[in-house]
Amino acid sequence: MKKSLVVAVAGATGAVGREMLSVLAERNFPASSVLALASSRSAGSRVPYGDDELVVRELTRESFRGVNLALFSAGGSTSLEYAPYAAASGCVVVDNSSAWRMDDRCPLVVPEVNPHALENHNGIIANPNCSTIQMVVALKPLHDAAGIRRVVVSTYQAVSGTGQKGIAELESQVRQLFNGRDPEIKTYPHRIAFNCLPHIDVFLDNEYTREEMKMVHETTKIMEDPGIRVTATCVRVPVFYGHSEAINIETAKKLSAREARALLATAPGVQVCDNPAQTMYPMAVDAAGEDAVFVGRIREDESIANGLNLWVVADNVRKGAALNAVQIAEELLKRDLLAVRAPDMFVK
Ligand code: 25A
Ligand code: L14
Repeated sequence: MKKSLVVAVAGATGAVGREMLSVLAERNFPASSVLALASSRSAGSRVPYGDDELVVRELTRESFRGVNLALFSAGGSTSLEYAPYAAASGCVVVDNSSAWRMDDRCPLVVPEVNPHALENHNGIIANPNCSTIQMVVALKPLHDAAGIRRVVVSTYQAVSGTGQKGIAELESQVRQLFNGRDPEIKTYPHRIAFNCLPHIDVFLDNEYTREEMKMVHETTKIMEDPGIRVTATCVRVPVFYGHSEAINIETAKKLSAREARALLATAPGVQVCDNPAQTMYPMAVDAAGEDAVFVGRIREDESIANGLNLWVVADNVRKGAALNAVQIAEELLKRDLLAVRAPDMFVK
């Protein structure tokens, strides 16, 4: 097993890229050197890495020579263009965009749920959508125990999902409204300050949004069970960090709320926070900056025979993106899988 690795972060100046650098440093990932890559716009600027700063370099096709591992979070089109060249240089890519997730050649991995899928990787590994990650971490132990047949989920998604520009939009609209000015609308189709938008990513022909359909398709791929039916409504809310989800599940076998609570209490990556009498339940403001997926409001759905309702909250930039990507990298190291078997597979 290689003990010191050359690691690159592509999109290092973004909300997720910065968090990737901070998670790598925090967890003492065994990197002998780290490269911060972004567009030409940011080349020459600096980003923090632990107690150090890295000078940002422009991402090019040649950036990955001698690099062992690359974490990408620079948007789908950047991943489509550059990840194949990274893999061709023998660099294993963990990609946070939607570009490769449903590609049969690419494992789609949440380490608490399907780490074994990494065994068959071909150089590009996909990190799932933030809303999907936190949902499957909570659903996996329940599925193993009782067989989930159907999931109905509604999300309450933070603006940091859209990166720096989403955070800036909420901040500036709140300031403008408090100063009696009309809020300027730049990033979302409508005002987000003091509002909720049932619209994340683009609308598709079936009248769902792409974000909603990611939750449907990615859940099936990660859980490796096409028998789980999923339907989603994804909503943007004026919260900076932390996605919340109301999840209703129907199972093959009956599971009481007490049994579900016990299963979740020992599940990896989960923290149960469920004491309504003490007004304790998961909240975005508490999940921000944390690693766990918080689960609470666990109760039986009294309208059907085998149903449960859950409230699931996690930091979308950490577990939903940067942390999950670094955990995938740690799992690759542990399994001695940091090598590319067919380097030219993705180059057209
Ligand atoms: O395609 P997807 O998968 O849907 O992803 C789309 C976007 O979603 C975010 C991520 O934004 C991504 O760009 N994202 C994806 N998955 C996410 C997840 N799970 C997620 N967000 C949360 N959770 P981001 O803000 O996090 O990161 C953007 C980074 O991408 C870099 N980048 C963009 N194009 C690139 C590129 N890097 C290399 N080559 C390219 N072609 C981008 O770097 C950023 O690091 P940058 O250098 O382009 O921008 C750095 C700063 O420049 C400012 N800026 C932005 N646009 C402009 C600008 N300045 C002047 N003019 C502009 N037009 C910003 O302030 C930015 O911080
Ligand atoms: O597919 O704007 O991972 O909240 C996740 C964040 C798409 C956009 C993805 C957002 C992105 C989404």
